[in-house]
Amino acid sequence: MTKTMFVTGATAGIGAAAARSFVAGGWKVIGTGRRHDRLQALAAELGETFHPLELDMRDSESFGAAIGALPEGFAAIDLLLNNAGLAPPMSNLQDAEQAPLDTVIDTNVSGLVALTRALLPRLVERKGTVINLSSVAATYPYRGGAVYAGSKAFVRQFSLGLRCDLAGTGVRVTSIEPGMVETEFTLVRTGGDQAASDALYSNMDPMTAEDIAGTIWWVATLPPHLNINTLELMPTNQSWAGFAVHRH
Ligand code: NDP
Ligand code: 8X3
Repeated sequence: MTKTMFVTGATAGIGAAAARSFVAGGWKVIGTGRRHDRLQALAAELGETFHPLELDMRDSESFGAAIGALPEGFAAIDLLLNNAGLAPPMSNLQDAEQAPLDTVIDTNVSGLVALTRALLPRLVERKGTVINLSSVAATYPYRGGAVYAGSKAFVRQFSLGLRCDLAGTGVRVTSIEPGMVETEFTLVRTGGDQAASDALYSNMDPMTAEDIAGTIWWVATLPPHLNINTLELMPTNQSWAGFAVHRH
């Protein structure tokens, strides 16, 4: 039977690459995001096994109706890929504005929880899989990234806790925790500064969205008795810088 993935944030980066690879692998894909034009372009590219769905992760009250209105052929969900997310501008908290932080928490944390809750009955019915995009930032803090890192640490621990809740249902849950992937992530984080994004990823061979899509495919297509709990991956040229010590 053809399987169906529900992927949030299919309009760019990792989500778009995952939508492409799952359609190529014979799955049906429901792809969400806020940008209408991007969703329509993806639908034109991928054909009838892709269903575009405009959804804002901050508007959890819309989730029930959106899911309830899915066409019959896309109603049974085998895989939820909680991918939509973003980081606020890099800033020490003492210098940060509150609104961008709220956007990140509403999207990366509250929206993810609400959507997962809304789709769980369908996932339980199909003994499906939940794959959540966390980050290396969940484990390794860096200056200016406290709220983003906190949101991704939530995603990681939420994933593990959800496994406990779903014990015995056959539903698998995985937290995927990448390091640097060249997507629109840094463009969004910097408010559209393409030069800053290019500089961050220059001469270090970052991971690509396709690298992560391939990892997601691997996790999702393992035999049903195998659950990858957490999976951390980095570009070879990214590692750690050690502790900062302030001397007075
Ligand atoms: P992109 O910026 O390329 O893509 C982000 C996606 O999230 C877009 O499709 C965007 O869609 C969607 N999104 C953002 N806000 C909302 C919202 N309010 N409602 C609906 N969709 C939303 O970034 P990536 O592909 O890199 O990021 C994907 C995930 O991977 C994120 O959770 C990110 O934190 C995580 N990650 C990324 C890493 C990296 O280095 N790139 C490393 C580790 C983790 P639209 O704007 O159309 O709504
Ligand atoms: C973002 C990963 O390494 O760019 O989630 O901070 S990194």
